[in-house]
Amino acid sequence: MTEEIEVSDFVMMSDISEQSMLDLLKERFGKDKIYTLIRDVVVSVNPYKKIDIYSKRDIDRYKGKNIYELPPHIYTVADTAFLNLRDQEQDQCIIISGESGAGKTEASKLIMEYIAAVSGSSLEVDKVKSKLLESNPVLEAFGNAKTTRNDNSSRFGKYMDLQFDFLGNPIGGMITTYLLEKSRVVNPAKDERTFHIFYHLLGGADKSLLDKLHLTGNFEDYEYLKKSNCTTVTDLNDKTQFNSILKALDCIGFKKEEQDTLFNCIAAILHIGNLKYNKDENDDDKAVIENPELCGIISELLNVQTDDLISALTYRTVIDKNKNSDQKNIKVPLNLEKALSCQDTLAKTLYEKLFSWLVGCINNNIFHGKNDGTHKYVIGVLDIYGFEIFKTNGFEQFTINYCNEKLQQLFIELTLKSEQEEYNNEGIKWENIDYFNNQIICDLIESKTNSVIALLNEECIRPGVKSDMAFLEKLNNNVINHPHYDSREKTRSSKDIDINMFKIKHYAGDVIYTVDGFIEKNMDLLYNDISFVLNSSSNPSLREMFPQNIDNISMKIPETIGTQFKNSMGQLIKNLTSKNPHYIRCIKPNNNKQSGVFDDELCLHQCRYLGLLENVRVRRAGYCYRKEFSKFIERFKLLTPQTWPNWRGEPQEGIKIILKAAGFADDDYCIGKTKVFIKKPQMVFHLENMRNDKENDIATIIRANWYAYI
Ligand code: AOV
Ligand code: MG
Repeated sequence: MTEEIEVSDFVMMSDISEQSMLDLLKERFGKDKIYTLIRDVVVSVNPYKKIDIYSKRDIDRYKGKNIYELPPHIYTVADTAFLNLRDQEQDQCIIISGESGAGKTEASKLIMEYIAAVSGSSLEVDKVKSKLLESNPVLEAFGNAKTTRNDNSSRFGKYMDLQFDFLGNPIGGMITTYLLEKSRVVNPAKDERTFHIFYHLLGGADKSLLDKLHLTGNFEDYEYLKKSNCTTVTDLNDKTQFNSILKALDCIGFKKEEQDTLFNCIAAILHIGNLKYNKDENDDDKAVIENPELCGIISELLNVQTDDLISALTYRTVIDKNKNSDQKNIKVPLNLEKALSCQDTLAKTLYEKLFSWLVGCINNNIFHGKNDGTHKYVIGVLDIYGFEIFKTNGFEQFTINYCNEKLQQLFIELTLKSEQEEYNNEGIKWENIDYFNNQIICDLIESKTNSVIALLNEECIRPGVKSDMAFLEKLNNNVINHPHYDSREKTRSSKDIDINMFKIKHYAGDVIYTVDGFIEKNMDLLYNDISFVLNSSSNPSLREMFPQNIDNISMKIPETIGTQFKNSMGQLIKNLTSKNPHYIRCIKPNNNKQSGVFDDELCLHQCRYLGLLENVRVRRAGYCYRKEFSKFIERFKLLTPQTWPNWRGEPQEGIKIILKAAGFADDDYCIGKTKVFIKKPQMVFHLENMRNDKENDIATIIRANWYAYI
């Protein structure tokens, strides 16, 4: 009851300032009230502890309620999206943003659980729901890892469509993933781990499975895991996790052979990491594998010929284009450095392809592709990797932060820019509210010319030896004057930016990137020999992961990772823009994963860059509801006898009659050039309730007449 007199929507604050916003957030956080609204946007602060607000009873409480009837909750967003989908018959999307560890993935799971709980139920529907929900632990095992910022950090971007039939029953889903941080497989940073699944398998599989995979069950026996000096995570039990993954795989519909493929590949990667190389006794430019018996195990797990595997790991086939002879293939030995890089490339690529194949298998089992007329609408849930700054930031952080930059741009477009533009276009009196538009940073990263991606590509595709430093030089030559770019070259005195680094002033903070590895990671070349050998596997799933495409044969330069990522971001934004958006803005209260600690400075920084205050200002001064004249009249004409069944006069007049009848005062609404705007959500609910009552009355009358008639 106290909730009623408490402010739970920033828009209702008496004083709109950064400080009052922070105070309110902190006060609520102190009372475990982690959700606060900005009208329909939910701001969530990670409590880093279990709060008892997600029970079945809570779900029932929120079901079908208007956003202002109960304390703010993530369920209100889920409920609004679901009701909009069912009643307004429109695709919805829920965009969850915030920095690494702010609570996005947890939020996305709560949303899915809520929707599963409130939507229809039948044997068939319940089966679909379980499959959709069970996809989460599987994807987390393969796509999440412990980082220094988050013990369960998503290392891939995820967008999931939940498909519904015309009654609002879930009938399927479709997952799209974005760029997995595969370098982690071979090179987890200090105090971090590689992907969870490696530890779950070693720590959770029974002896017979471990034996079959030739694994010891001891983390320390594996080079790739040993590197980072960190193998365990508090509160994460590998045995329990592994068992739930097995259950989840069964539930989703993974066949025995498919599960074998998953674990065989994971084991193969661990063994690949243990291969030891040396220089050939007689040839310094030739690498040899010191423990070839391990290749026997790896080839057994991958179902390929051992000799072929050893050859692919130590030789490279090149086409001899001798003028006088026909083209022929010759095998050139790899030197030690190249062989080591080939080893890691094999491990990384195998993991990446395995992950995509896994997502494909899940989709095969959950996607409702039947053209039987049942598939109507979708709710898309977006949970990406959050903005992150580490001690050393490489190509991976660059792509992750670029992705966040794009989402911020979308938020600005949808909530700040288009909103204000619409008022201006409609001729509604409006005092413009300033905000920082990060378009300028997006341009610095992705413009067709003179951007980080364009210049990186330029260096990657030019003939000759390419180098990370030459790329940096290109940046310095072309974007040095950009206000969001910085480098040693630009500010010679700058101590923190080393000679091989550049800085981007992102919307969420300054990040210094080290250019080492940018070229290699952007080009992402896989030695053809590796791809050939995996394509020769007698396991059809592996052949599917490594198809022999034309590019491999023609040696055409494939699209760079930067370009692919840029294109997939473009598609994602287009997809989100086509749906009715809902926002969850997650805030991380402290950098130590601690409960009960609210770091003022850190939270203020996030409120600032998320543009929350501007959001409050626009929402407060603005209108929560808008509809085109004709649509509005169509919906509410039944409220007055003058407008029912048809209004033939000027639409503006009809609207005024309807709103007057509904008890609206003149300043409760505004009529623009093509649309009518209503200020307060309460007034909209009032209008909808009146319409509902009227509809029921009409139904009763029709029924009564009908009974009289028969
Ligand atoms: P993220 O998805 O935003 O980070 P997570 O959702 O993984 O962050 O949250 C990080 C951790 O915070 C979780 O593992 C939980 O321990 C805790 N947490 C988050 N939300 C809640 C909640 N509502 N209640 C209780 N604990 C919570 V990243 O994927 O790193 O960007 O990339
Ligand atoms: Mg996450």
